[in-house]
Amino acid sequence: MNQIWKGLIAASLLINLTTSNSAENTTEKASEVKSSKDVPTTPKIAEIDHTTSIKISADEQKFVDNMVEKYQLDAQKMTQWIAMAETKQSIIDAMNRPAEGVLSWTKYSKIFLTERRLKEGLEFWKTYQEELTRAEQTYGVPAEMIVSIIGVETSYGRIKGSYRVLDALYTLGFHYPKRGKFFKSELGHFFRLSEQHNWQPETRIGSYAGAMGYGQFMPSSYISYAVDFDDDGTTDLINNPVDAIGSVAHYFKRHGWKKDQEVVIRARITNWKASKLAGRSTKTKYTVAGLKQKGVVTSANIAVDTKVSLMSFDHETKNEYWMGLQNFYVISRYNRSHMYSMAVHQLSQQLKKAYKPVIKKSETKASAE
Ligand SMILES: [Ca+2]
Repeated sequence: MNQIWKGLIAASLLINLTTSNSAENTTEKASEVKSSKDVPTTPKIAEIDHTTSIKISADEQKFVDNMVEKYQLDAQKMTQWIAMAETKQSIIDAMNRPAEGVLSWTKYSKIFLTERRLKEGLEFWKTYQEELTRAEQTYGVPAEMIVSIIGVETSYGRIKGSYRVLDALYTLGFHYPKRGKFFKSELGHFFRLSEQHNWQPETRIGSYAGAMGYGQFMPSSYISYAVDFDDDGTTDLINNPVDAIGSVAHYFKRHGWKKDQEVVIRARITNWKASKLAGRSTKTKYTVAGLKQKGVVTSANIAVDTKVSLMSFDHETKNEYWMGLQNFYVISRYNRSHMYSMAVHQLSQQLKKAYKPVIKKSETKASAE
């Protein structure tokens, strides 16, 4: 997703995986137990169905009025939805928890690049081979990249989050001042989606930051990039993997993915001063020639005027240096972390290497005729 907070969403899954490698279900149960201790900070009276008696705060009323003006949403419905939202301390705690920042690349990569994730990815690819090929043809984004994103985000739809999206966006919008503006805006988009799709918003489940479905789209991204890829009349990224496949590819294309181009290349530092140029930023602010002048070289066959970033990956005893191209930057539009982007890229390469396309009987027959 194109929000900073997307970084933290993967981080939440990261924590789940770190604390419970083999039993994600246990982790979810544990978080349910934790959530039950959460006490709403405002009395919730949604059970009372005559809406005139619902009281929301002045701040909440201002938000409702704003959404009515901006998107012509139904004020009464929004008031009811807000009254059903609960403030969860566990969501605020998750938001404040440092995650990606404290792990070395060695540790981080081990969480995502696992035998299981590779194996399940190959299965997912086989199952949706036709749709992935169609997405590749439509948007120019390779199948292995789409599979990898869905694998890193939700283990191919197996772990789509355990919080009510309504609680997540409400809590962060109204009780997390440093990001209130952003999450109020996401809550507004979530209400728009709920009206458009006839959702009961209180039943939607997602990450602690309110990201939903196979690809963990934030509501604003859902509105901007979701596509009805199986053409059944609804755009469902929560339960429909085909719509999710098309939408992830569409997201990448709209963020500037360049078909058939390199993603990232290994670099070597020949001058200690040059190591200071390397960091976490994925912005392509250098050229290959410019870096060479400063003592950063690559053995990859690449045009010297190619624009690249220069990143350092911490291997505990040594640093590894890489130049990221435009496509690496595009991956980082899904999640700003350079480690996230590298994990997605490397998983995609493992998938590509191991994948054997399924040849259908009908195709064999057709080609034999
Ligand atoms: Ca659909």
